Amino acid sequence: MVSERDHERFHLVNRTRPVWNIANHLYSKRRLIAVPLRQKERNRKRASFDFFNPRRLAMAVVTQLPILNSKSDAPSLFDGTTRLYVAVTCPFAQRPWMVRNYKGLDNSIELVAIDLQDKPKWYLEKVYPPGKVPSLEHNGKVKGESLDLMEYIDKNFEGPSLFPEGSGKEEVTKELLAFSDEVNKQVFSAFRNKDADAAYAAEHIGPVLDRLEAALGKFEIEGPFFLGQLSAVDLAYAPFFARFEMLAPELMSYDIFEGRPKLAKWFKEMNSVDAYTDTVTYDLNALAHVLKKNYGRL
Ligand SMILES: N[C@@H](CCC(=O)N[C@@H](CS)C(=O)NCC(=O)O)C(=O)O
Repeated sequence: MVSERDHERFHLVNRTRPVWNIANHLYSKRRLIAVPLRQKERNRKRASFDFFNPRRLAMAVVTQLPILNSKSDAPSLFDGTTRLYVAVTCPFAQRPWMVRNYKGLDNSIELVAIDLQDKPKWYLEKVYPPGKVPSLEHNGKVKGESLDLMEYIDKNFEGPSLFPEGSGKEEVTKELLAFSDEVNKQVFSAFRNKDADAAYAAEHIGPVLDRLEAALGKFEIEGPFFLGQLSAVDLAYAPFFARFEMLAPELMSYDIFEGRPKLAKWFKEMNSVDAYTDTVTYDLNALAHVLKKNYGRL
């Protein structure tokens, strides 16, 4: 866990690879790379950061992305800029965010991070009344739902496609994207169950994980991803597996990868996909704390 002192002194940025050009100031703890703050920024951070609130910790260990809350002004909405509204702790929001990254759309789609615990009023009133993230403001309209947005961004913006065609891949994509909701439902409901142990996990989440293990065999000859090469399917599952991998051993003494070598290999590969790792902008330890609290498991 990051100490109070670290927060005062650094911007902490979760990265999978070292940032060599700041090697003079490199401070590495697990996967955190810290960049020294200038005194002015240090004062501002000290003033705004509540060190002892775990939720704030997860939000603050982040990212150079400003996180907009109820006190923040709205961007100049519907001015022709395309905006993807996300929350840095939200796995659903990571889905279209990764498509944006993969297609090289950093300059075409602006990221706007929202504080879900202290939402700006304008987000609900003017942008997306359901109040959820992700949402996409594009061409004067706002659309939601992470899986729909992955496809929308893929089809309506330039850059390589993540929805491969041919060899029956369209059907497999559809089936596996729809199945992701089922997997998430099973695993998260097991996490909420205080009595869930390894035997419970094997019975209740084992079958959905086994189905994914089998799915990874289908295009194995072409590569380690669900459709052989990297696709929207991998991106749809990866942020959730980061949470499963972290919490299943702790909450249920269950290793989701044991006896599932293809799934283990797949997730290892995912951790070297920049489009994915660049959306992992929080400290996972802090996130685990927040999630356990949400599941009533602290
Ligand atoms: N089905 C939606 C789910 C999105 C969702 O549940 N997002 C959560 C954050 S991870 C949210 O915005 N919750 C509303 C809130 O916290 O107020 C999707 O796939 O986009």
